[in-house]
Amino acid sequence: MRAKRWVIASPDTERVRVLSRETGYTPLTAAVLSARGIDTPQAAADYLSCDVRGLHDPFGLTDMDKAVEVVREVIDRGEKMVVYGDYDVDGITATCTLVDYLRSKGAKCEYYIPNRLTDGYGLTRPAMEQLYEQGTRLLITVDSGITANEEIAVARELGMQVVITDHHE
Ligand SMILES: [Mn+2]
Repeated sequence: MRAKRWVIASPDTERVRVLSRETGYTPLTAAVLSARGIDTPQAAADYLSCDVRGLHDPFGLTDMDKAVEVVREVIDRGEKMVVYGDYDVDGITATCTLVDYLRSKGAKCEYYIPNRLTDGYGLTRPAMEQLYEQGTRLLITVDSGITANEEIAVARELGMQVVITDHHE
């Protein structure tokens, strides 16, 4: 196996020093922020804030209006939906966030986290079949699905609608 090597961007030490001094963040925190191009006290405060107003407009996601309509219809019909997550930190966080929200809106909503060892990553045909048999009529992916054309075709043939949200390209 070919070894891979992490390449850590080296931040501008002077900027890090100034950012650390102006914000009170540790030099390490300031270095991480600076390496991400966040190197003013205001930008750092905005980035680290939990204020929902700092988030992007969700309608910037392609076809969000169509997705909202599909989700609303499934809730209105009382049908079961499943949030299809991922086993890593962003996948689990996204799953919890969306399941909590959809349940708060009255959705019959379960979740599915693929098993890294037995399922592997992303959507799989056996999972599509299992979820359909368990009554799922809408699948909402978080953190995967953007390239899963074949599996999505399987899901649709079975009779499930699929909404993809994914931060990969
Ligand atoms: Mn992930």
